[in-house]
Formats: sequence, C-alpha cells, structure tokens
Amino acid sequence: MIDHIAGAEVVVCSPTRNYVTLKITTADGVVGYGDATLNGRELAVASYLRDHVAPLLIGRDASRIEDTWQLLYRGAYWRRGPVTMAAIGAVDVALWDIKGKTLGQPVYQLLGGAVRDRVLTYTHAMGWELPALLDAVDALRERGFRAVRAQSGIPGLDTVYGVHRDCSGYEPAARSTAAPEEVWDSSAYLRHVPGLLAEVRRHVGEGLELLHDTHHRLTPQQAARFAAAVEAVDLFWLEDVTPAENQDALRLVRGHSTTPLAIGEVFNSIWDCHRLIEHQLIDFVRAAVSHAGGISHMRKIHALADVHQVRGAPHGPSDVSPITLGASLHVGLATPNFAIQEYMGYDPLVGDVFPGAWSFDDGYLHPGDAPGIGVALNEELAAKYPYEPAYLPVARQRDGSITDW
Ligand code: CS2
Ligand code: MG
Repeated sequence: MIDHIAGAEVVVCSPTRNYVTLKITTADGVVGYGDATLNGRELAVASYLRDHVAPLLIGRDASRIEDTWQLLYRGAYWRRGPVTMAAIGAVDVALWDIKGKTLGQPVYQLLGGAVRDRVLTYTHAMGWELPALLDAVDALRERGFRAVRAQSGIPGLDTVYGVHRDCSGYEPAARSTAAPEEVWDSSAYLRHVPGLLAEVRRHVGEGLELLHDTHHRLTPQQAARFAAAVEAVDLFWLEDVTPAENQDALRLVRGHSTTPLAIGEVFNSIWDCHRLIEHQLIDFVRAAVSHAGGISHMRKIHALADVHQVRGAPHGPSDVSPITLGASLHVGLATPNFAIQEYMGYDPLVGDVFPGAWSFDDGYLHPGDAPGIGVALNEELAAKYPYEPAYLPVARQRDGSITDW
C-alpha cells in the first residue's frame, strides 16, 4: 500500500557544481528523490518546485504517478519548456522511486523487467592537440570504455568548450556570476576536425565506437559538409550538428551523408522531437530523463522512436545528478530501442553526496538491484556545499556577435 504525500522539499547543493534535488516523503515515511538540475538556471526550477508544485503534491496519493504527471502538465495551462519539464521530471522520478521502494523492487522491474543485461555507455576524451587526444582515448580504453566521444582544440582559437589545454576534465559551467565568453570560428573548425577525427580512427582501428559533438554550432550547409567529410571515420554518431530548433536543416544533412545523427539534449518533451522521429531525420534521440518530464514521459518518447527505428541515448553530463543517471539506467535496462548512455562521470564528492547503487564495468553500466531508483541524497553532507552561481560559457564569432551554442 502506497500512502499519500506528506512532504516535498527542495535541496540545492553545490558539491563541485550545483544540483537541485526534490525529496518527496509519504505519510508512512517512504522517501523518493528526483533530480531537477537545469545547468545555469538551477534556482528557477527550485522555485517552481517549492512555490508552485510542492503545495499541490501534499495529500495526493503517491501511487498515482501518471495522474500526477497529467495534473502538473495539463493542469498548469503553461506547458513545456525546460523549467516546467525539469520540475515535472523530478516529481515523476521521485514517485517512481517511492513505488519501487514500497514494492521492494528496482524500478526497471516495474517497467517490464530487463530486456538487456547491461547498458552500453560512452564517455568523453579531450585533448587540445592530437597526441593528447589519442592519449586520452587510450586511457579510457584501458578503463574498459567501448565508446568514446572525441573532442579537440582548434588552431587559432584560445579556448574551445569542453576541451582544456592542460587535458584536465571539464566542468560544463564555471562558477561565476556572469557567463564566461569564448571566441568561436566554424570555418577553422571545419578545416581542422574532419582530419583530426580520421587520425583518431586510424589510431584506434575498428574496435572502438567513436562519437563527436558539434554543440549546435553549424549552419545547415556547414553541417552537411561536415557530416560528409567525416563519413569514412565511421562515427557511432555526430551530435547536435545544427541548432535543434531548425529541424528541416537535417534534411540537407541527410541528403549528403549517412553519418548517424543524434540530437536532443535540449529537448524537454515529445513535441520537441516527434517530427524528427517520424521523418527519420535522426538516428538517436538524446533527451535526458530529468529534462524531459521524467521516466513516464521518456517512455513515450522511446515508444514513438521505436516505431521509426530511432534509438534512445540519453544525455548524461556531470550537470545532471547521479539520480538522473540512475533513473536513466532503469529506463535503459527495460527499453528495447535504448542504444547507449552518456556517462561523463562525477567528482568523488558528488558520489558521496549522492550514494548510488549503479555501477560501471567493462564499458557497461547497470542500475543495481536496490528497490526504487537506487540513488539517495546525503543531506548532512549536501548542506556543507551551498549553491554557488555558475554559468555555461557564451560563444561569440570573431566579429563579436553571439553564435549558436
Ligand atoms: C554536452 C554537455 O554532454 C554533452 O553532450 O553537450 O556538456 C552540455 O553542453 C551540458 O550538459 C550543458 O549543460
Ligand atoms: Mg552534447
């Protein structure tokens, strides 16, 4: 028997970076956690949850996950958007966590049970110059990764998002009260990166899946040219090759290349991607559980994608919390058309604040068999790391105008 909701609290903490966590408690003391982190806009979701959602939850039957989703989505009148959908996603995941804990089952069992034994994952290799990048790829291979996203520096640019000259890992948002600014040059990128990726393929041979992320920065024509230029690299996917709003752009890309395309880390609902899926303009849909309305809504996105042989491959950067990674792995284990899970990895402190049952082995992840999602929040430790303003960088072209992200 699942009891009614007695409490809904929001915890904002910053163990190396900011995370927003929703904690729902039932009258009989079962606790469910959901991740509501929206990188660089964290407090907007925290307020949405605290001020507008929590009061609606108190007294509701915690077992009615879909009905609660419908209430928050349809009932608000104002639909979609990253803030709304991240808030709904956190409630949804927390309620699945409660259902699993009450029934004594990991969530993947409640989604129909495992359709695979483990979930393939990929992580990021960065190197400013080719030798550093190859070293990074080799090191990840040694750790067991079977799929690696390769990003490099660009001659003539001082900085490139996600790639440090000193080969250290990257933090998607720098702690500061204003967004740091970078210069971007698509022509330099187009001249340099196809050749570099060809070198990476030559180095690794056939046994490793390679991915590459263009971070929405190319025009349709540039994207088509780039996708054709990297055809022989045999990428597992080319990610975010154009901004996600201009979806017809992908027809041009498709017309010039069979390089697989992945888009979706900025999507927050099925309405952002249904045309891309129905017209088969993408091969992988990358919406994250936390940003796209939770497990319930991701199930619908993946079900539609399955009809069109598009596969799920959720966003998994360090700016979604381990609760989202855990939730995503339950979905991955139980969803036939799930391809791969991004796993950027976390600072060990983040692992202490969010102790989890999921594990990495041999290039694959598994959510574990703890009841519910299997990721908790250590509130005492979290309280030691209060929110600190942090923002993603802004990219400008050489003439000073802001470019697409
Ligand atoms: C990236 C992210 O993981 C990815 O594929 O695109 O680093 C992304 O830029 C950040 O999550 C934005 O918050
Ligand atoms: Mg990306």
